[in-house]
Amino acid sequence: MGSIGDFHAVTDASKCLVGKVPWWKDAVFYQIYPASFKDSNGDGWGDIPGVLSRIDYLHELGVDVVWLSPIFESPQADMGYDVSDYQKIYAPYGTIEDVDALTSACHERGMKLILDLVVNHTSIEHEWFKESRSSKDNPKRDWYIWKPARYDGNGQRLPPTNWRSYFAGPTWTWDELTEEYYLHLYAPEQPDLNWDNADCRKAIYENTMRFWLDRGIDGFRIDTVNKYSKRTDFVDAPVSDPTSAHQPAPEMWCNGPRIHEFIREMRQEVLEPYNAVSVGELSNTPHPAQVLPYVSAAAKELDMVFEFSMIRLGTGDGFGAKYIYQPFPLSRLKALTSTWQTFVEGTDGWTTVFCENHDNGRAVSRFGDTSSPELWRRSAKTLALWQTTLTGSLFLYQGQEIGMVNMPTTWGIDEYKDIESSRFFLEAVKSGDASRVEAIVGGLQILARDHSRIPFQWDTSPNAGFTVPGAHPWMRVHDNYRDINVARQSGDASSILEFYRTLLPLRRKYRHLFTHGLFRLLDPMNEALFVYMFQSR
Ligand code: TEU
Repeated sequence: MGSIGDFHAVTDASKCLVGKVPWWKDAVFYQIYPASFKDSNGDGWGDIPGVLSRIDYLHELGVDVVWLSPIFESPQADMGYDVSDYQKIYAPYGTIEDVDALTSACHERGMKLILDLVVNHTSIEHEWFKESRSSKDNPKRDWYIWKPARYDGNGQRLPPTNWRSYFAGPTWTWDELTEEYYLHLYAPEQPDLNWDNADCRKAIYENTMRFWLDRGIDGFRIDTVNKYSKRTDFVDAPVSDPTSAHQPAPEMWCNGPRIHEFIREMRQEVLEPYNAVSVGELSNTPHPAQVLPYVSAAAKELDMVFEFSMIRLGTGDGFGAKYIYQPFPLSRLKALTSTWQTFVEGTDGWTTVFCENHDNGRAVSRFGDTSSPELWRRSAKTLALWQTTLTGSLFLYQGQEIGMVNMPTTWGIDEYKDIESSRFFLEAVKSGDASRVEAIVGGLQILARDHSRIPFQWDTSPNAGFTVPGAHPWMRVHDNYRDINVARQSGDASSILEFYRTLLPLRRKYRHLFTHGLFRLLDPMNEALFVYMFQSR
């Protein structure tokens, strides 16, 4: 691609002009999970100098934009998705100067850098929350969502609503000091900010966004972007899980009444003046009609979003049954691909292409067959072909390009470090139902977020080249690292890595058919073949 300007002409191999399009439509994005990519100082935790040392690897692969998962100061209750200071770097990742150096290194190569913007919630350790919880009349009290308790007929204290959080348990935590509950859609360590408060919104724009854009980064992947506006009546959700006191309630706090107003404001006030690219994470929003308003160019909200129907295949639901694995036929994968490929046709919206991220198991283990080296290789290449031909902006996740697989099923539950995995496991154990524990463990072995978070496999040296030999990586290195790694695949024409290196230039060359094409699914009910074609737009 090579174009750094706002727009560039999209031409196909036969010089057919597709039109002037924003640069990010043709860009290949690559997500780095910094704790697990490359450790430069032997503390077993990946860091920014480590990323910098591999920037040419990404450049040569054909990556245009690097997306770094959160690197900010954090107590790491949820791997940095709990930020305690948006302007400081979590020390094990390095320094702010390291981020500047990475930004420059990207720009020198014609690449861009985007950061993860986590502003639905902060950490409980953030100064804003410390102030907010200190007294009911603190000026920042209303920057978070505080509610009084309810009491049942026996005088027993109850949370304000019956909502279940993503990480099991209630969305409310009682705070002794001021005797009120605060809301957290995720862990108790992640209190939700109150976007209805205009001062709070201004502080977010200034403190978390302009600060980084002023330092030269190119945009944001925006975490949980559709949860800033909640319904304000705070009522119980209908009981859909009679076994639990806490009920899934996304209709209460997702895509709420002011959400489009907030996102438009964020764009006008911050993103647009900096010409920053935005890709929002849009969970619990599975209908095209709901998604389009977020990505319509005329609506001036987000450039792109991640819609999760396909990547959630196999999960029970987003809540209590998430890790009760649900097998699915190929026709379901095909139908979802078709829906989310075509939903922008005839509109001014745009779509994204991805099959992995840090919140899901490895695609080759979920959608492929890893029972033999040959089937593993063919599966990973099939996924590569599928992803690199689809319409929209392409997002790759670290390790996808070498076919990294899920952690072995022989590993015990102790190797699962993620807060979500631990809480679901604990919830099952507490239920006293052995079959539930077994089902959850089985589901985690396929779907857990941990699988994508183990150290990146660079070479055959001890610790897979992720960190120095003898160091203790924060997550266990996969047993298969001597077989699956970058060094082994580089230069091997039959490898998955070289297949990606071949496909990405082809995607560019035939961008009128792939990135900008019209996807047409053929033979939709065939459970053995996935056949599709593209037409030029
Ligand atoms: O995820 C938001 C989210 O709601 C999910 O889609 C996520 O996959 C999770 O597993 C829900 O069960 C984002 C981040 O990507 C995730 O890593 C964080 O844990 C979460 O926000 C909270 O910040």
